[in-house]
Amino acid sequence: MLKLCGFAASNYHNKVKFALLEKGVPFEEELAWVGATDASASPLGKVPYLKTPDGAMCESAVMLEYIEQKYPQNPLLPADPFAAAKVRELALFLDLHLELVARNLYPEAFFGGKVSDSVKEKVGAQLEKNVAAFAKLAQFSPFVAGDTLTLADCAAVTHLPLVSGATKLIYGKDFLAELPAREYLKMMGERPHMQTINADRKANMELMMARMKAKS
Ligand SMILES: N[C@@H](CCC(=O)N[C@@H](CS)C(=O)NCC(=O)O)C(=O)O
Repeated sequence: MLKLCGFAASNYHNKVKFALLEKGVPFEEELAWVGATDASASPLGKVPYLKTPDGAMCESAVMLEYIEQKYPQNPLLPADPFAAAKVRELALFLDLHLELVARNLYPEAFFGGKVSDSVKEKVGAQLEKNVAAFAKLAQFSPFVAGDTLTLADCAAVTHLPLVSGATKLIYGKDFLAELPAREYLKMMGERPHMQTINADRKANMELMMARMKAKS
């Protein structure tokens, strides 16, 4: 049985969890907080990591590819190589050019920390450019890569709320406001598996905040 290790408040954890749930792949979750991860499975100490009967792996994008190849049911990638590449392009874009950039804002946006003005300025300019580029690739018709649920949705549904939330809190402006992101997230939020993920996320977030408070 696959074991998804991490915590349910993590967007990367949920990206993989959503794929497993939508594909109907049986798995267990193992709670692993940052700072208490298995170094042999995740050398950078990041979550999630996935334990499989053949060994463990880190990096959520790699997990999605592994899961797709190992469990072809309810595919999240088109069979056509070019169409599949376009899905991967969007998923990678979401990870690298939106989430990873917006992540610089999280300490202040979500965790009561401080981000310097120079970082805010640099991240703001980068995000503006990257969101405009993402808008050219994303379809939202109704799924992010077209008319079918794909791997790109696993990234979009978990990352976009953070990009929206962080930019709203830091710049007073939702950088995704000109995209149909709200409607998309509302539609995705109606999926039963997304409701499970959101309920688990909220419960785990409370636990995480309580842990942070106890530590400080
Ligand atoms: N590229 C990684 C990113 C994972 C990631 O950044 N996870 C966060 C939690 S949402 C984490 O573990 N942060 C702790 C750290 O970077 O030390 C992936 O796709 O799995």
